[in-house]
Amino acid sequence: MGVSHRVFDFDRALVRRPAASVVDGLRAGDHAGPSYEGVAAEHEAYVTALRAAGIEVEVLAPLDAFPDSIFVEDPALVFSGAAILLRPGAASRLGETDAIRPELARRFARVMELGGEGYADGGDVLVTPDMVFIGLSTRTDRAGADALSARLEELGLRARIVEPPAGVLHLKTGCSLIDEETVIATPAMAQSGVLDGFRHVVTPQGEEAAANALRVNDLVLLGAAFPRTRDLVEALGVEVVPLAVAEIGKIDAGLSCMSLRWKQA
Ligand code: CIR
Repeated sequence: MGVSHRVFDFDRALVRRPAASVVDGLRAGDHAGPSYEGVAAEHEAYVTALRAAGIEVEVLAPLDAFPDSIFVEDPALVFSGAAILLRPGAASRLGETDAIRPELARRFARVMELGGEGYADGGDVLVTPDMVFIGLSTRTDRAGADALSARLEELGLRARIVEPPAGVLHLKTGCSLIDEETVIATPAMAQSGVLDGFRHVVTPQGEEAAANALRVNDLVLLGAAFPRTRDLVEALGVEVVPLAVAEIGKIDAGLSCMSLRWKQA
């Protein structure tokens, strides 16, 4: 599968409207969950930003049985012409794969299953120009990562399984691609060496949550509460679109989680 465009060039995206149950979304701490209205407002602003970036966004119906189903990035991984169905590692999320399967079958010529017994979340997958990084986590185990590597190889893509530092939910909780040579990363992720070879923009103290950013076409979507990180990214000559993430942040999510993105044309 040849990729002739930049890995962050997209013209299509799939999102899922939050359900009322999103207030019960998974979270590592014992803090209060988000409000439905707050999540819905952040989601709407996100969709508006994707559309403004030139992406045709399709919005799927909410799924009340799956509080975290707004985070469509986790049950699948998509490329031009091909999708891989994953197996989310949280028990309450495993059924999200069946829910998204028919949607992907309608939109992709080829839909592959992960296969095997393992688990893998899309939040643990960082696609870069030459390599797809798969992070081991509490959601993505070795069997799932191996199965995903095999599927990626079938698509002609190289995969590398990495061990991110402890304490992050997903690989991309701690790092994101900013341009073809640059990642934004938390200090722990930068020091781990996982992405050695990339130029690193390191999140300033107190702005670690900014590391889950999203490059789409010529823009970087970045949490609005991270002005010092914004300055660092803009210094690279990349335009930043700040978006509120305070509510989705209460259920451990950031800006990559809420869409599946691909290049169709
Ligand atoms: C979860 O714990 O699964 C959700 N509350 C957050 C998922 C965030 N997804 C992502 O980073 N790709």
